[in-house]
Amino acid sequence: VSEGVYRIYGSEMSPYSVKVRSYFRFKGIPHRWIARNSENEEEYKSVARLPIVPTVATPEGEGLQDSTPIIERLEGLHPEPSIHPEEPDLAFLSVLIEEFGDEWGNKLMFHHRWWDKVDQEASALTLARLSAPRADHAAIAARQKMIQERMTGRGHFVGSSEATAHLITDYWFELLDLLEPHFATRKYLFGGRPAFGDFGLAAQIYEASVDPTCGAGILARGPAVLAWCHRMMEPRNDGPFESWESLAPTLAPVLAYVGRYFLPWSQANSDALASGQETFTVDLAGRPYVQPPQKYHAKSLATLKARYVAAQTPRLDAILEAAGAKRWLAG
Ligand SMILES: N[C@@H](CCC(=O)N[C@@H](CS)C(=O)NCC(=O)O)C(=O)O
Repeated sequence: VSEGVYRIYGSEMSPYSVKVRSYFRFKGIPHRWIARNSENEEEYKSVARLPIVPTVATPEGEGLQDSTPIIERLEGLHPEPSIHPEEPDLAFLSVLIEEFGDEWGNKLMFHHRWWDKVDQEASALTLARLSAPRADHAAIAARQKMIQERMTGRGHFVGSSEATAHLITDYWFELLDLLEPHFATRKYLFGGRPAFGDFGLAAQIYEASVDPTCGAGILARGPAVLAWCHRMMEPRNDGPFESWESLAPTLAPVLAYVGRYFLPWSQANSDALASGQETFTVDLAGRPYVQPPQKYHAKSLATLKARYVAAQTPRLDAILEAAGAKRWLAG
């Protein structure tokens, strides 16, 4: 089955899958996208260590999982055009936004996808059809019901609950409102071509945009953000990265959002895990936010802090300080 190219086992409904696919497309790395479904169970299982998508099989047949290390590994093999801005300070900010997209962006998307009935039903139906492309109407309906039940029970993994629903919706609109002016004058987060941060964040926002509720909201409120996240499905090298000076007017407010919500939430999550709490409450911009801790995330926060230490410069510190982000990374 190898055909000498990478195979990406993924799903159109999986943000991490479309993130990795965008990267392959941007780099022009020969690959085959294999919509993961009941018909490719065996070949998928032969390379997937964990039952997740995306799973990438190398031309040699090695299985790779976890979108961030997959992209990092391929970037080592296909360094040009780099997804890391030449200015090291910007390269760190891009890494920060990649992590923010994967974790916080996913919370915004996943909550809305499985909260309102209209979103649950639409998403479950799409997933049912994707997973069983040849099934008849009755089988799809049964699958849809099963998926809807399973997925609506998983919202708590990302902190989705009655107590947080209105907060998460506010966080979503606030982010759109900050990103919209940034993309009014540029194609990608850092300028003329996609950076690491674009891949992480755009994938989550793209997935939100295909769901009824978030799709309607983004169309009305963030047309430039909508264009960007769709552009990111086929990203191109349309020019150089910009300088911090030209990015700052609209990027600094986005970083301040990261410092206001994502980083204090990350620290509280990681503290709660370390002390074995079943739920934690954290003050985010003056409002209490409560959820059970997320396991995976504590490890990636530690990685981010280590990267910050390695990247530290006076200018980066000034940027992060102004964003309210430094204390969380240095702590
Ligand atoms: N950290 C992983 C996350 C991958 C992930 O969570 N994939 C989800 C879909 S987006 C999955 O396969 N979940 C298992 C399931 O739905 O059964 C990555 O970045 O690739």
